[in-house]
Amino acid sequence: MNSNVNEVERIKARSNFLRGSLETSLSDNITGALAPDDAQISKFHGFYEQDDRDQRDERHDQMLEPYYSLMLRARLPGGVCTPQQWLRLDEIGRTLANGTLRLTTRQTFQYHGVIKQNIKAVIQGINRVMIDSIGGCGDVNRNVLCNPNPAVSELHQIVHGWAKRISEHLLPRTQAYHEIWLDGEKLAGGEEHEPIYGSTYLPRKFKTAIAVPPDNDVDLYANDLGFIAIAKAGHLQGFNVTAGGGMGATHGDTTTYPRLADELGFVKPEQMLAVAEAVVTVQRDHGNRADRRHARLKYTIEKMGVEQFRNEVARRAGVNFAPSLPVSFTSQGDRYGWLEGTDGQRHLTLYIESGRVVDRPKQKLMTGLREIAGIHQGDFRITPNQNLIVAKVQVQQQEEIEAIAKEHGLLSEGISSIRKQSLACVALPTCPQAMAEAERLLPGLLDKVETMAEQHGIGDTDCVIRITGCPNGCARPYLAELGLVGKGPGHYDLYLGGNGKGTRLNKRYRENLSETAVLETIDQLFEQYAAERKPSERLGDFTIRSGLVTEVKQPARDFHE
Ligand code: SRM
Ligand code: SF4
Repeated sequence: MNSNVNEVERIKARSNFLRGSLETSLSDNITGALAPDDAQISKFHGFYEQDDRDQRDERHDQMLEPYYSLMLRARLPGGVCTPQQWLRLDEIGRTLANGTLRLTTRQTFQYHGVIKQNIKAVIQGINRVMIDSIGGCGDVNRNVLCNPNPAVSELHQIVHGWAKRISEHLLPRTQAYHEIWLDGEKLAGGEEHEPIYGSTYLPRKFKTAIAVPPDNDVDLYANDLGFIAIAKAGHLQGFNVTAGGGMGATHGDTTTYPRLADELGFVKPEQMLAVAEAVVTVQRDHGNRADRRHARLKYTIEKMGVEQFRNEVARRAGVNFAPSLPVSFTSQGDRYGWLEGTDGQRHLTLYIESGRVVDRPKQKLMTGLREIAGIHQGDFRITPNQNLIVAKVQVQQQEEIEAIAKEHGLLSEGISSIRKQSLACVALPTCPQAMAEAERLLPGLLDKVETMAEQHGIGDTDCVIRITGCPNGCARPYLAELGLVGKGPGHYDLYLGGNGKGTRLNKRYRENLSETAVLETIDQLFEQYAAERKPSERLGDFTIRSGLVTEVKQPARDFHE
């Protein structure tokens, strides 16, 4: 192996196609942790080692090891699951995890607080309802996003089918998952072959999304690989392909930056899998394996240049890209409440704050969804914005489902537009990367932001606010009109300038603000916006027109300027 590769590359190479010593790590009852190599390899099986950061200092003082547990993330292409699957997921969450289900910004769910001894039962439990966690995390293609738009029902079904096909096509072929978790037959060493990935998989995580314009709820341009569905009279003609998007950056390192994907061109549906595979293999062969901070496809494309990248993908896929067809996106969030699809079926989008499905004293979200799943005959769709759609509701069940949703605080009635469009990543106490609060900060922060908006007469403003506990960008904060990115405990950088459609990056406006200073700054901003905005001008557009921030056109050059 090339000596100039990082440690994770070495771990992958010696893992024997993702087996590592996971079985030994799991049976070691002396510690709640995994062996260091296995803590990397476990990600490809869908789980991360974490420790409860609320307890970290106290346990350290008591000379106890950190309170380790595992977070498991499932693979659920397009976020679709049946009521029967939901009931099982709910049961596992209550019995083998921390009593919650966490809907994610990539249309799947996570379990937090799973102790090592229970991880096999969790994986076997979801497997019983045909869900797995292969590639939930790790340096492979992750959960494939797909617009869950219930309004165009037939097209959704077709596009969702493609999301599942891409997900399957780009799955690792190793039998390690089946052997370790599902007690499958053990293969002898040397029998494995990874035709797409090779034995060291990709240099970094890889993300794919499919959007159906005019909705950009998947935030397509934040993905390594994107497909924009082009339809005529409800019939799919093909896809505009995009590549090289990503959010993650590192504080203080201007060689890292969020980036929007480039357009590669138009392809027919039957060319999609070949193109997806070619993009993956170009990244496999050209991605940076020395430095993980520069290993995402966005940096590979910056290095190769878009033209050379496009030509190489076309060559490997055996396709000629036609020019991209014109598309326009009008929004990046979800549409709440009831919608009737083109097939006459009803769909109810529920607002789930930060995607946390939990029973609280006044809001029994988990119980409510369990009751809905108990009678619902259609399906559930997790949205890319951490919400949930009760889809394909039979007309005769509409009232009953609405009544359960209402009783359990699942309806979005009376919730401000600001809150409905907000996102927060998990952050503390489980995320090891968190520098500041996000999910736990969001509700209280929004109470104050809503009050300020009311005071300035812009209470009904439509504004995308997103918060993350660090610059990795899990709630896609650099596509928000107002983004807060954790800098240190109680401190945030404030970004302005997204356009509410997910097609423009924002830019840092203020650095390292305390929570009080964040609120003061937002107050001043709202005051100015209320006084000077043009009719129907969005906050993000206003911040650029008024010169508060300049537009980011080439992030490599001007994101940190
Ligand atoms: Fe993320 C790492 C949570 C979507 C960029 N992300 C993490 C970890 C696993 C922390 C870690 O490295 O140990 C977080 C676990 C927290 C916890 O306790 O649960 C975590 N990411 C999440 C979720 C759960 C956020 C949420 O609140 O919903 C999302 C799960 C997605 C899923 O179901 O697959 C999540 N992460 C994203 C997104 C958004 C997206 O994909 O649309 C991004 C930005 C897009 C991108 O990838 O560029 C994102 N997560 C990252 C990064 C930065 C990657 C980079 O290129 O620099 C990291 C850190 C890393 O990879 O080293 C990270
Ligand atoms: Fe953790 Fe940072 Fe992702 Fe938030 S953005 S979940 S703090 S890695």
